Amino acid sequence: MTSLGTLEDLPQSYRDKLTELNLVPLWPNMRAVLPHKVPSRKTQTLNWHFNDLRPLLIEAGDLTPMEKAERRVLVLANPGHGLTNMQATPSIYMGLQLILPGETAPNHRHTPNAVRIIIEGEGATTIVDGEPCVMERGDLILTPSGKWHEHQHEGDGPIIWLDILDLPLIYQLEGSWAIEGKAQNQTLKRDKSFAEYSAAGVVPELGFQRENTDSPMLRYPWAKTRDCLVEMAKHYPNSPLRIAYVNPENGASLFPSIGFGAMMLRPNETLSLPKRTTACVFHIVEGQGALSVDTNNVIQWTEKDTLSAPGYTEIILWNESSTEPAFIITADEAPLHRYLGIF
Ligand code: 1HN
Repeated sequence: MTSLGTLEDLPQSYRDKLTELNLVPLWPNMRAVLPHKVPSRKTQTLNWHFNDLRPLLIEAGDLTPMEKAERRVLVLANPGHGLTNMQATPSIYMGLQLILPGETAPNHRHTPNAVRIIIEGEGATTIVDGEPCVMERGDLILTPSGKWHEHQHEGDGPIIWLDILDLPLIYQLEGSWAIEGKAQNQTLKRDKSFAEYSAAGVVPELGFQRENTDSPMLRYPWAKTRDCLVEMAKHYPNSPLRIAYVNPENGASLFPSIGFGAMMLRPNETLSLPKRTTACVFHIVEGQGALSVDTNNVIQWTEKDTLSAPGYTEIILWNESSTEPAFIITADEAPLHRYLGIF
């Protein structure tokens, strides 16, 4: 590979004339934007330990009332992307949100797609386009682009969840915006996933073509996801135990931007993930163990922790318990990579 000319190779007077006309020479930057064979990645491997974070989130509850926050969130910012850019990976935003008993996070809707994974607490409900979604530990609750959503909490203790959005992507596309609305009327008693999608392979008879491709299921209860993994373990003693969250009507990923999955690690199991192009995040629902990236970077994890890892790497996960399984929810940029033909 020949080295290319640098900016310093050019006379200052020439560079000044380029700057004046909003021009830059490509060749000094060519290798930076097109590195040979492997892309440059800013995403760092790291763990946001829940036990470190929780006290600060609870403190935010004292310091900042809901009216001053709209959403009371501490953002899990990957320093590789610059803390203020609020990116866990190139396209994924993550944050831990706190709502105290009796509080509500007001109704709004926006262009980014969002998912919440419930970490702690009970008695809260997210209302999505009139549909109340009960929030229980490990549940995945969707608020696809454009849907009204507000959160209410009538439980006793605080409720804490992980928000995952494609905000960095939509923001970069200059497509990120929101509107505020008044409190929703609940048009249903319970979520459709409970009423209509509770049995695998059986879906409501619509009698018409659905207009959009959003998943009709807004709540993916953890109890069912966990049961599915435990059942799979009985039948596939030698296979990795991994499942994808999909739209039950067409098998598509939940969002065009972010794909979600869940995995179970048997006691003492070591799982080497297939090397892939996309960065990935991991949320530990149950268990304790370690993650390594390209065999050198080893990080311990435990229940409720959230981790990030860059793409083009070999990721290995260990369950360090000899008696208990571990359960992990994953999110990655695979749907977008597939669409773009770079997966
Ligand atoms: C949002 O709407 C929520 O609705 C949480 O709970 C986090 C981060 C950025 C933009 C919108 C929510 C968010 C968000």
